[in-house]
Amino acid sequence: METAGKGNVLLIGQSGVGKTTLIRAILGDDQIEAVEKTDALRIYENDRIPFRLIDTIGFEPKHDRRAVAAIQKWSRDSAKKGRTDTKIDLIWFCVDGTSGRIFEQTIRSVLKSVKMWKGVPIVMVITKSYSVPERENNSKLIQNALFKCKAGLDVREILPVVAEVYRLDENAFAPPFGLDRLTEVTNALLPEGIRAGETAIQRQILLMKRGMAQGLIVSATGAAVAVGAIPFVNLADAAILTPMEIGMFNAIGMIYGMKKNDQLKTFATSLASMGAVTFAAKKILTALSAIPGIGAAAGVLNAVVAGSIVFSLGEVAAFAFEQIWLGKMDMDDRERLAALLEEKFSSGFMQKITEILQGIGDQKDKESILKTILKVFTKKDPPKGDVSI
Ligand SMILES: Nc1nc2c(ncn2[C@@H]2O[C@H](COP(=O)(O)OP(=O)(O)OP(=O)(O)O)[C@@H](O)[C@H]2O)c(=O)[nH]1
Ligand SMILES: [Mg+2]
Repeated sequence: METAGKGNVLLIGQSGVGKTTLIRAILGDDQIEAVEKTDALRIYENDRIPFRLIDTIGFEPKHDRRAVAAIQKWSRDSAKKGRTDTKIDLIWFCVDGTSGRIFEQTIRSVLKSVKMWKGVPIVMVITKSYSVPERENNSKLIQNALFKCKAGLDVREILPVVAEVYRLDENAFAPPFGLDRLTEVTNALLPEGIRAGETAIQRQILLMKRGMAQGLIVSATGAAVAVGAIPFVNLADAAILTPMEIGMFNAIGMIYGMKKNDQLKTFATSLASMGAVTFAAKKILTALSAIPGIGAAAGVLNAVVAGSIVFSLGEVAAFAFEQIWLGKMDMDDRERLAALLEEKFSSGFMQKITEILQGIGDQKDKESILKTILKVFTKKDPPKGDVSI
């Protein structure tokens, strides 16, 4: 449903650059079904953000006209219904950050299509900016490319982003990045009457960070399930999950604005070692073996335990980092951290593992194990309360 009084942000860019993924990250999962190749104009919004996001089919050379025509049609149809707020207020011109040297070519290919929105302010969004060292360089390359194309576009900002966690390997994650800045910049570029207040934007950013942290936890849990499922992996060896946990903590910390420095490293390491004490896999496996009726194959058992540990530690980390970000907790407050871990562990952790093992049934592949873990852990935990800033 479209409501009046919102700004209109049009996303353009070649097919596959990540427009729909970006919208999903900004608005939250619930708004958008599985991302697939967008085949028609779609308009997304939620009640927290003062702008609509207009998703188009990718601007491939042969579809350019189709994309533009669809947007024009939306404008006309809305006007017929008496809507007056169909003016495009801002364009997110999306360019794939992994395409490196061909920025100029990419920009040229889309340029023709944006002619009709000449004068509309533009934010150049460099998607898939996983590589930290390349971010700055890519921004410069885009600047040069724009200059060379004599684009004459009203570019207000060039922002590298990562919309969704990118798993480099099982222990390293490129966390989402730049979405808060993109939200703030966009809000600031909207007409004055539409703009949201600072508190509303900060609230939206907090919800977005929660979503990002959740995505990261799911990704790390998937990695843990995969490690646990490897035959002969000795999960009772306390150190086996540690590098992955530390990688996850670092990435969640970065979502909450932490710099990758010694303080974050110390925090991540000590959380992992505190976790290893509270969540000792060995203890869990021994306890499980004492429960009658738990006769799962070792691989499945290991995968479930590894996934559950990493998932729960991720939740503790996300909560702690959020509290730190909100100024409600100190980074070196070990006592509070220990209490959070204890709470996670005691609130029916073993029961949940048992439930997962029973819920898995015949589907014993890694995907199904992950799904069952997520289902059991997310259905009963009460929502984390309202957002207060
Ligand atoms: N991990 C990760 N994957 C991404 C990111 N952005 C895009 N992708 C992946 O890139 C692919 C294409 O993304 P889409 O969002 O469908 O791209 P699009 O621009 O909407 O493409 P069209 O609808 O064809 O125009 C998908 O497989 C996404 O998962 C990101 O920030 N992180
Ligand atoms: Mg799309």
